[in-house]
Amino acid sequence: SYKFWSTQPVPQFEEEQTKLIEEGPLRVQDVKDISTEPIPLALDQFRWVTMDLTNEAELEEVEKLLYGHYVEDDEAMFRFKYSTSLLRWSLLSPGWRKEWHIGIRSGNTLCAFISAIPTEIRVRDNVVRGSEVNFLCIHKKLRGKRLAPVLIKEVTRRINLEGIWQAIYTGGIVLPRPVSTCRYYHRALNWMKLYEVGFSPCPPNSKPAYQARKHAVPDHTSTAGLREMEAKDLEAVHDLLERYLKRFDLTPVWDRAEVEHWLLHKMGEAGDQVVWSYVVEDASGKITDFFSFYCLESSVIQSTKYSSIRAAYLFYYATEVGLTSPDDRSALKTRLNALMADALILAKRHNFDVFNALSLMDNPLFLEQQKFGPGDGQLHYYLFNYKANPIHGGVNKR
Ligand code: YNC
Ligand code: MG
Repeated sequence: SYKFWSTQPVPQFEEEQTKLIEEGPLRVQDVKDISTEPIPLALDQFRWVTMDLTNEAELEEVEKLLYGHYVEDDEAMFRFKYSTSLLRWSLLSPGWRKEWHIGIRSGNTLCAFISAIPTEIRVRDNVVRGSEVNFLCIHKKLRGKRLAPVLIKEVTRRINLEGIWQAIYTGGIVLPRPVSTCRYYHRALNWMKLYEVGFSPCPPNSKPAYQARKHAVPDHTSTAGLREMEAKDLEAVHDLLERYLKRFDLTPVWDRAEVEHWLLHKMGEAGDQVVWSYVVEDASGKITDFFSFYCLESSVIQSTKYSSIRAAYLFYYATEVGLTSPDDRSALKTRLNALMADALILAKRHNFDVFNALSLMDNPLFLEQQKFGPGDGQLHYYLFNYKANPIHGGVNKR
């Protein structure tokens, strides 16, 4: 019944999934066979535009479209609110291409958007030069008109023209066919506010004051040698992360510029801070651990007292403890719990209301102990034009 997705090079549900398959591309094509003409737009009030996100006014148009029309929870209580700083970070990453920031205008109004950035993806032992597709959004008044497949085909065409044939993307809905599925977990930092906006229910037989106390965090971090990441740490963090990610079957492969872009907050940079990264430096000056989180607010759709929730999303982390004794789960569990307890304290200090994490990487080792609770939506991971066996991954969503 997937009228569009059944025509695309993705594994279909009815296909065999019990035995191990050989992993790799589903379809092989040549750039010379890719059309240089945009996919036709059926209605002639619409036209394709390439958005210049280095232009503040155009960036704000994308911000506004997403602000009104992007992803909501099932009960339509909250909607992701991507700031211009967060969009700049997400879409102007190393190697970004203007042609992959695609809009549809009706008259002068931006009414749909889709984007991609280049990225290398490692699937088990294979490294694929691919793309990451995100921010597919159609104005609420234009829903159900089969415009999404047109946007997807157009971004595919523009990616293919660069000789790139694979993509990774995530979504809350089930499509043919997830390579991995995660759950969101939430750790309240400002429980009373989350309760008041309807995000955190009070468990039966409990009281708000008890819940608020239960989720209080200490004022000070406890890991010796913990400090903000600086430019001088880039090489050590890159090396540590690269070794740590080998634990997982689906990961990005970052070069130095990408580590810098995704992890290092530049002091004095214009706009709001997007990413917070911390390292642990031991007595000998060695970087033994790091963790990071980014800020993504959600609007409270029927807001009264509060108009938004400030959420920190756990991003990448690594620790030598997982590497020196890879089979010692309990040592790793202890270390990750200490690091994440400190991450919560730092997020609270930076005024976050909630700390979110997915059930990926080694997160199951600390979620419960750090008082995260499961959310109701799942997050499915998809690979375009690549068949792979089911995966436990380490790719964080932005
Ligand atoms: C979705 N999220 O199944 P079938 S995530 C992919 N991802 O096709 P219409 C989706 N496909 O079932 P509407 C999708 N949602 O007939 C729907 N679809 O085969 C499929 N929401 O199109 C759907 N953003 O235009 C169906 O649907 C077909 O008007 C129906 O628009 C959908 O960014 C949407 O959740 C999601 O703005 C745009 O509801 C709209 O409902 C909306 O009639 C709120 O479309 C915001 C929202 C999605 C966030 C994301 C990742 C997108 C990945 C897209 C796939 C990329 C593939 C790789 C391409 C590069 C290849 C290379 C190389
Ligand atoms: Mg539509």
